[in-house]
Amino acid sequence: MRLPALLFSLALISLAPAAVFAQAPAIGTPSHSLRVSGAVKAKVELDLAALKRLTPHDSGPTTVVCASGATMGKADNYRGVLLTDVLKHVGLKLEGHKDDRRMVIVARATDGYVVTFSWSELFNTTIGKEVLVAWEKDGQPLDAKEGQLLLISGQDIKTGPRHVRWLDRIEVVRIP
Ligand SMILES: Nc1nc2c(c(=O)[nH]1)N[C@H]1C(S)=C(S)[C@@H](COP(=O)(O)O)O[C@H]1N2
Ligand SMILES: [Mo]
Repeated sequence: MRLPALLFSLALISLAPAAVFAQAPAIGTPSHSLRVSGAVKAKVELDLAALKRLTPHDSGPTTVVCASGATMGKADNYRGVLLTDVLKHVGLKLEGHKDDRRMVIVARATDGYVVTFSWSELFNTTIGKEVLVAWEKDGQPLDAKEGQLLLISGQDIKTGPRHVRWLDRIEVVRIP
């Protein structure tokens, strides 16, 4: 191998690990249902029809603001159901009357994105009044990029982080 070719090969080899670790943003597969599991009375999978049987809520104009402070797009109205209504519908498995406040509610998306809420935050602060599992934005079904099903927490200072595209799972974790 001639020297320039050798140097070129070495350069490529040294760049390879960077290419492996520079993760391309994960793309989720569209979510068509919400599986609820963990400390619940019974595991359930709620499809869109089942979610739509719960009381619908509109977010009102809500802007997605990234943790960096950047505003993503315009203010949109999301339609869905309250996460608290989903949890009431499924029923939490409580072992004692002080058990509810031990619970952490984990929301997961098909691309591996995860966010958390506490039971207290959802049921004992006003934040819970604006946490929606949504299937519609400005009267239109969510597209595949938005996940078809998403979660949004309208009262967050930065709404981006807990705006969960491709939402497909809620897990109730009882902290021992
Ligand atoms: N499933 C999933 N949801 C996600 C993310 C992600 O990587 N995966 N990124 C979050 C971040 S960092 C921001 S700022 C917003 C951006 O939302 P938008 O791209 O739909 O405007 O989505 C959030 N929701
Ligand atoms: Mo973000």
